[in-house]
Amino acid sequence: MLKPRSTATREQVNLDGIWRFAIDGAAGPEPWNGPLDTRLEAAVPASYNDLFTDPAIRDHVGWVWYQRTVRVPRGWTDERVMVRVDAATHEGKVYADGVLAAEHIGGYTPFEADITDLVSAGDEFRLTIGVNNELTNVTIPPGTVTISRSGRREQQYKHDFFNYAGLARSVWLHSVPPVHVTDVTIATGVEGTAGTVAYTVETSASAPVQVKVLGADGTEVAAAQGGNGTVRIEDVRLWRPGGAYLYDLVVEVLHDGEVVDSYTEPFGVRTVEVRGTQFLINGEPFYFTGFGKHEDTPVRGKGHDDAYLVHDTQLMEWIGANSFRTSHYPYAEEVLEFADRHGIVVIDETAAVGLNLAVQGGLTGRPHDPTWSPETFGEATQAAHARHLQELIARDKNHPSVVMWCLANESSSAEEGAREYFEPLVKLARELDPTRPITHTAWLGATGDNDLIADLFDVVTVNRYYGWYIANGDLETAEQYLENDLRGWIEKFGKPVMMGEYGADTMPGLHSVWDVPWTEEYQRAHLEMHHRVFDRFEAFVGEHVWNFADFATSNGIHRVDGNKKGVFTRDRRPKGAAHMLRARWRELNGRKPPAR
Ligand code: BDP
Repeated sequence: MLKPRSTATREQVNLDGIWRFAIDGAAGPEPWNGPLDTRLEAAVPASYNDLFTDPAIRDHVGWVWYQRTVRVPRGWTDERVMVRVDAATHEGKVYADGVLAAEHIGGYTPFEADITDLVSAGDEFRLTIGVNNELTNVTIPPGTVTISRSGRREQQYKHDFFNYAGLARSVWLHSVPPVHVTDVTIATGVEGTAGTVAYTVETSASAPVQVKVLGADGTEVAAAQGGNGTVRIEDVRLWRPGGAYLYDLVVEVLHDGEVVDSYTEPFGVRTVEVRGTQFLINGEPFYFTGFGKHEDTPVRGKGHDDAYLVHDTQLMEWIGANSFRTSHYPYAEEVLEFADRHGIVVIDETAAVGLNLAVQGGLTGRPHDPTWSPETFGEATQAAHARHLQELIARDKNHPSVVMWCLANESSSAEEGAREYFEPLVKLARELDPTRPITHTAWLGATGDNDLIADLFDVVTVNRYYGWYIANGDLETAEQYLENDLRGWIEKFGKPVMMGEYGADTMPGLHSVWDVPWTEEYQRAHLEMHHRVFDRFEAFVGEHVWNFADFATSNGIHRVDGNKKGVFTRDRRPKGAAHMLRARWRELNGRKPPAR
């Protein structure tokens, strides 16, 4: 889905700001049918949970309602009028003056409502957006709604981050001409000193199309006629990790020789390839250094925040991180655009986190329900997962920063049924995007010996917590476990292997001269132990520490005001380990250390 942009033929109005707000039940039976009867107002973009002091809002399970008045610009008489919701977590409904105009399931991908027939240029209308935060076994991510002893509806889920909800990203009113570009797909290659740009344009009705490629200074460097084709850029400037260069593809739709729609899609020319046990960007081996992140900040929850985006990127540059994974859901498009412009490498992950009932069994030793079954995660879950994957790739396919798709985090990949579940999804991902490698992160219970799906993917990504959940406080034992474990994956699959997560919860300010978990020294020693092991393997291609910053989770006896595995605190101050990482990663500078 194209991002709304203002161009010579398109306009947009940003609808961020303060909206009237109510949780379901507090604003009448049909809140969309009139002015919302409420004293509350909420900020957009922001998750609503931490904005208010009322626990009934923070822990609400079900629909909430946002409403505001919007005026359609008077010049839009001949345009199609669209509302674009960048994210309604996890389900959204858009009403224009009481008429349902669009609905969408999936909390981290955008959707649009065409409201042309419901509004008039120059006039105001009432825009109501309903958002539902419920997770079930047929949503991605999954969850279960239960009724507590006191009769309250409660949301259970298997993922380790707070179920923030609401309108966490921007909402737009935008115009498109009657005949317009609906999709653009760009795939780049390199031939000697030239770049090749294969493009496909889709339009709302059949019409002639022309394209041109502009360099960063606006100079035209290539052009072509037709809705698809390949253009060459001589003396191309490549997009490189740490050295971004972007071109613009300007797409024009013609009618009687006149341009009736124009859309600009930035792109970078670069190649990505897995060869043997190497991960190559532009033909050169790339070593990932960085983090699994979260969209998580105080007060805003998962609300996108440009200030944090800039600051987090500064901190990543400071520490020498060249990459991150969008654990555990697609991030705001602004984040990827920023990464495109700043040469940051991204592993783009779906919201499929928590497809694993073996975790609980593994930790408690008690029998668990099968993960892959019609009653738990079956065909309907798989269909939701496929739809979500499709939406993710449709949204993010043209970002040069995205070098790999991660189809799921820590699903139960060693359990019967995993292969049947993942095979069609892998096939779909490869059809939708033949240009990028794919991966899946393996949880602690899946090893090179028992995993059933790793061979379907290009890169083996493992998440490991030796020295934390296993051999806590005993780094010597942890080191042996880790080395054996990694060797198992490397020898079995002959693919590049990277660490998707490793880390230790750490309370800033807690210190010890011994290996005491939760201290700043322990975090550092724990990470250093991992680095010793990583550097022993030729096939090892990267290290993503868990996590960039401390983040909010649901309550639990193993969480102290959230997950504390951040290298930075939630307010982005470095813990001691940050300085060690900075020294190592700046020295590595995207290259693998020689195997020791
Ligand atoms: C991993 C999960 C991650 C958790 C982490 C942890 O992938 O979401 O936050 O464990 O326990 O299993 O800190």
